[in-house]
Amino acid sequence: MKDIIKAIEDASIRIKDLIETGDTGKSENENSTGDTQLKLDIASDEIIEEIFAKIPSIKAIVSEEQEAIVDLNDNGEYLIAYDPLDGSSLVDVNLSVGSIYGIYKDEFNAQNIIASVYVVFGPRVEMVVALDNCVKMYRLLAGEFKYIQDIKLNAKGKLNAPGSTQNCWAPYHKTMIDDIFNDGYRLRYSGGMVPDLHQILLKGGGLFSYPGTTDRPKGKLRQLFEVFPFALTYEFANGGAIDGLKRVLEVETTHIHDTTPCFFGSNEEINRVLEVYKNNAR
Ligand code: AHM
Ligand code: MG
Repeated sequence: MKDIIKAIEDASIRIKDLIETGDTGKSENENSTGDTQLKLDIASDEIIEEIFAKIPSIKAIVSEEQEAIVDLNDNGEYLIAYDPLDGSSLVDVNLSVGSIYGIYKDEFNAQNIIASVYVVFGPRVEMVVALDNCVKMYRLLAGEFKYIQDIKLNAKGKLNAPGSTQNCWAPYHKTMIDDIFNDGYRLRYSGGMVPDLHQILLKGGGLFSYPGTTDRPKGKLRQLFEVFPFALTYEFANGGAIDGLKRVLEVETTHIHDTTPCFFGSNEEINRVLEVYKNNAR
């Protein structure tokens, strides 16, 4: 596992440079979800693949930017699903973006995720590793990632990050979000799940939601590359991650690019969502 974390550190140093100097324009390609890929998406994906290809403990990898699983080493122990540059369309407006890595064993599914790593590229570069029930944050300082702190959520927070297209929300979802604001929560939503979820983790708690909507009944965020890695992080940080009715780490994956509705937060907010969804969702 150490070699994988080191590989992610090395890739992140190169991706930081790419974000600072690379072309933010569109490529001519689409990814499997039908999004037009930016040149930055493709270049960061290539950096990660090139670095992972040299690590013998990695059996296979799959990227949000690629159609299929890439086999690396038959005798490798780990499978890695990654989103090389989540929120890449925010680079041209100079907002924070991130990379997300889910580390799995045996098969790419929720039951088999054993560790996750995300890296936030903002005014500072920070890496958060969820492993062995702990969540540890590191910061890039003078070319090296240094340990800064462990992260634990409070039972209840103050931030609300409501994602997706509001005029496609179910009425009960809208009422729930309104009620949360009426209880004094403050809006924090940048459109990049990495900085948005990082903020909730570091400020002690709150709720991030990306529900199923009339335009996207299964939500937008991808299970293997985005939702499961953050679910592990939130659970290890004493919070929760649900699809509305159950833990997202109990959601079944039938295809590597499957999406799922998702809610991440501290326990009080997660219980609040469960209560609303249990009484309303079908
Ligand atoms: P991407 O993988 O194409 O960058 O999309 C994922 C991003 C997340 O970072 C963010 O939470 C979400 O899309 C925002 O979507 P929306 O604008 O629909 O709220
Ligand atoms: Mg993404």
